[in-house]
Amino acid sequence: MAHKEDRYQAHDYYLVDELLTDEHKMARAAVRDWVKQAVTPIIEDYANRAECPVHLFKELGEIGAYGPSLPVEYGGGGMDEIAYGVIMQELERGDSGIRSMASVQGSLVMYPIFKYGSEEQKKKYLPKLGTGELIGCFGLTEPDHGSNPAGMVTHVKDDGDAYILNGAKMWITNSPVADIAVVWAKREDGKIIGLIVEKGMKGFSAPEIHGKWSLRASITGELVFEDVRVPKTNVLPGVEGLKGPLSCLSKARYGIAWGAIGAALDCYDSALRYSKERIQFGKPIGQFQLTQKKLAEMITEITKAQLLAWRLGTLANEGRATPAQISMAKRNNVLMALQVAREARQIHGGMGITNEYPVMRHMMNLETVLTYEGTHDIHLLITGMDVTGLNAFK
Ligand code: TGC
Ligand code: FAD
Repeated sequence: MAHKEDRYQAHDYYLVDELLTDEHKMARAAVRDWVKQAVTPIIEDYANRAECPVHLFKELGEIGAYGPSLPVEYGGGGMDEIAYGVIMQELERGDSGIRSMASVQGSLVMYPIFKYGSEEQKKKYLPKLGTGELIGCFGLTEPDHGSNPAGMVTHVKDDGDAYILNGAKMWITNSPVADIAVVWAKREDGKIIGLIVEKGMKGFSAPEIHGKWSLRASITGELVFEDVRVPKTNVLPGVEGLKGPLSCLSKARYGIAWGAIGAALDCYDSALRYSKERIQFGKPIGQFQLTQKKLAEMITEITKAQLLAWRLGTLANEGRATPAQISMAKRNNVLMALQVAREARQIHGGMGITNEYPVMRHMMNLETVLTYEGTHDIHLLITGMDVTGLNAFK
């Protein structure tokens, strides 16, 4: 199908490319090529069947998609934060679920082990996570505690050289296929700690959640802990408190701010092509002012999002990106992408609801992206708190 073959144009309206280094462009080109050959030809089929292309976990490792900005000796790519961003953008141009596979592994599993793990834990897990030989997941959300993870009830009890873990986590990306889970639980003193729970530990299971209309090519499940004995050597020694998991979220939200641009670009590109090919009333629909309004607004919003992401990336490289700035970019860019997908769907008319085009799949995926890693409204309240100094959550 012609529209599937060449929809990887840059759409770089403000020449943002000139702000990128050769290394950024090379990383982006490599991932773009990989997505073209490994993801685009199969993704509609996997999403249709609601199946995760698990064979891609290793390939994602081979292309350096896990922890691009973590040090090489710890399984990462040794690049900067903008390289990490453009890689996420290209993955999500393919599918948000594929980007999720990489975000979770790199930012929510490797990052906490790198940042808060012992040297033994780093040596044991990070190289294998970096190659995709091991798959990880991140357990924070619970059935009754989503936006408010501080209320979590999953807890550990001291048992000498181990902790006994009980509780359940919900909506966990990768969990049914994961070899390890980074799990956040409350200690008896009420402090939140991170533990590495391994597949096969007695009392630990990870049932799949079925019936998703969104992120269908990504596997999601629960984590259930029934008196799981976790050795204390599996506790992340470097952090206590909610700032542990929230700092990992900052890393992943940053990647999503870039990733969402990829999904938007794919929708825009498809809509632009369709608007020139589809004839109604004797002319291409792209010649109608209302179609042009949609396309003009789409590329304007994409361009603004690109600039926001790039500036955030430069701040992140300098270690100056604040969690609130990251919240703003995640919220803005994901909503932007969702709105672009909705407009693109309209431009495709009836064809827009089919899997002949990528638009509906992106649109459904982006409903999840709007909600996970902090909902749209939670990020609004984070910005609200930052600008007023008044906390809506307390
Ligand atoms: P609060 O009292 O504000 O903060 C507790 C401590 O954490 C610090 N902190 C952060 N640190 C780093 N990065 C951030 N983004 C941080 N946000 C807060 C804060 O400074 C404080 O530190 P300290 O030293 O004083 O203890 O916490 P709160 O309980 O009032 O909560 C605030 C709120 C609502 C913003 C937070 O709970 C929140 O962000 N909720 C949203 C939950 C969320 O995003 N869950 C995501 C689950 S994981 C996921 O969705 C993965 S999807 C992956 C995929 O498939 O791609
Ligand atoms: P709730 O917190 O119940 O929110 C419901 C609604 O209430 C939302 O609109 C919310 O904005 C609103 N709301 C809540 N509090 C307030 C408030 N104070 N003010 C105003 N409005 C408010 N979690 C993980 O830990 N690991 C994962 O790997 C992971 N992967 C996911 C994959 C998928 C496909 C999905 C759908 C979710 C995933 N999540 C994961 C969970 C995700 O982070 C949560 O769904 C999200 O944080 C929201 O929590 P909730 O669904 O419980 O919604």
